[in-house]
Amino acid sequence: MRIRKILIANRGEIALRVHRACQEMGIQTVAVHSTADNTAMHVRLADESVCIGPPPARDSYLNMAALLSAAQITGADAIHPGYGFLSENANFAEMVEAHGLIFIGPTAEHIRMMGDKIAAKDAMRRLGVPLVPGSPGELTSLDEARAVAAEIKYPVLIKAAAGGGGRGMKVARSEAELEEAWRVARTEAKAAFGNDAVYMEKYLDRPRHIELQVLADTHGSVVHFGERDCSLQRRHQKLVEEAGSPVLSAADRDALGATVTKALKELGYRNAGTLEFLWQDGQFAFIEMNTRLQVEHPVTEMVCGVDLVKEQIRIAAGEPLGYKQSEIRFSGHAIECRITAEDPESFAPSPGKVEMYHAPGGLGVRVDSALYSGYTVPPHYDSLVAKLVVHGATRQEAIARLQRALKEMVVSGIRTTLPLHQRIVADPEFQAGDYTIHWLERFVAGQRG
Ligand code: MV4
Repeated sequence: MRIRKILIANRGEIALRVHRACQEMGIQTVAVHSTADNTAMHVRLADESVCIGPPPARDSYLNMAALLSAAQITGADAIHPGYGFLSENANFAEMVEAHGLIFIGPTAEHIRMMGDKIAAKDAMRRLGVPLVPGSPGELTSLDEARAVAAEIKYPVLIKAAAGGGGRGMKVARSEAELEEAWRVARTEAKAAFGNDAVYMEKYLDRPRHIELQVLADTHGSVVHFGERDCSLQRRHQKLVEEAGSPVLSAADRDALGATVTKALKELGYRNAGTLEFLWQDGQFAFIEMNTRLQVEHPVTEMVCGVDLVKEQIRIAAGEPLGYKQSEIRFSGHAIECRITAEDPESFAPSPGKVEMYHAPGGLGVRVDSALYSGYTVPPHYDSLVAKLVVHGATRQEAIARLQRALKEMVVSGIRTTLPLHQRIVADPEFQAGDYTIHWLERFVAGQRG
C-alpha cells in the first residue's frame, strides 16, 4: 500500500514533526486546524490545510466527522494522530479504517486493551512481564480490597481501570484509610471516566519512572529502542526526560527489552508503543502501556539514530522493519526539556504574543517547536511550546550542552519555563542522576520557599 498523502490530525510541534517526516519521504501533507490556529506554523508548512472548526478542541481537533471529511475531501490515504487528542481513541482508529483510510498506529483492539489498565496488566502478566504486586484483576468489593491489602501489605494504591496519567489514584497507608480510599477512588473514577472499576497495587514509595520504546511491523518483527527515564514530573506533567536512564546498565536494558519484545510479538502488536515501568531497588514493574508516539520520542531518536515517525509510516504502509535488534545501537546520551508557556514559579498559563523567538543551535542540539517571532500562543490548548533536545557522547557532555543551549534560547513576550529548566539542570542532584518521581515536586516547592 503506497501512502501518498497523510492527514495530520494534530497541531503545534507534533504536527510539524510529522510533516517533516512526510516531506523527507515524498509524502504530501494535509494540515487541519481550528479557527484559533489560522496562522499556526503547521498550517503554513503543510501542502494543504482544512479548517475543521472553532477553537475548543472538542469542536475541532477531537471532531471525528470533521477530520474524516477533511481526509476524504483532500484524498488523503492515511491519518497520523500525533499524541493527545484522538491518538488513543479506539473508536477513531476503527472509524478511520471503516472509511478506507490507514490509521498510523496500532489496531483498535490493542488501543482498547491498553486503555483498560486491568486488561493491559492481565495481558502483560500472562506474557511474563513483571508487575507490581496487587489484585489479580478488578476489585469487586471492599472486603476483597481488605483481603488483597492484607496479602501485599500496606501502603497500597487504588487505581482506576480507565485511569492512567495519575487520575483516580488513592493511597491507603493502613487498613484505617482503606475504606475512604476505596470510596473516593471509585467516585472519582466514575466522575472522570464514567467507569468505577478499580484495582489495587502495592504502593512503591520512591520509584523512578522508566519506559521502553518499541516498534512492531505487520510481519511479526518487534524491536526496542531502549529506555527513557521520565521521573522528572510535576503533577503528572513531565518536564525533563533522558535516554538512557542514569541508573540502568546495558545488561538491564537488554534483559527488559528481550522480555518486552517477546511479549508484544505474542500479542501481535503493531506500530509504535511505550511500556511504562516503575523501577525501585533494581526491580522493574510494568504499570501501563501507551499506544501512541510520545512527546519525549526525540531523546530515543537521538541515541538510536532512528526517525520513529518515518518508521511508523513505513509500518502502516505494510513494510517490514529493515533491521534486527542486534543492529540497533545506543550511542551517547540525550536529554529533553519541555518548554511550556507557563509562569516558571506558579505554573499559571501564559498564552499571548511571542515578541521574539530565537532557537539555539550547534552540534547535538535539536529544537522541535512551532513557534516563530510574532506568533500568538492561543489559550485553548496544551501549553507546550518547544522541546529542547540535546545529545552528547556522555551524560556529562549532554548536560553541558543543555546548559549552554538553554542560555542561547530566547522566547520573549510570554512567560515560559526556561528559567526553571536552567535551575533544574544546574542542580547537583540532577547532575548526579540522583532523583525519583518525587524529586521535582520538592525542588519546585523549595524554589518557592
Ligand atoms: C504508582 C506509584 C507507586 N506505586 N503505582 C502515577 C501515574 C500513573 N501512570 C502511575 N502513577 C504511579 N503509580 C504504584 N504501585 C506512583 C505513581 C506516581 C508516578 C508515577 C510515574 C511518574 C510520576 C508519578 C508521580 C506520582 C505518582
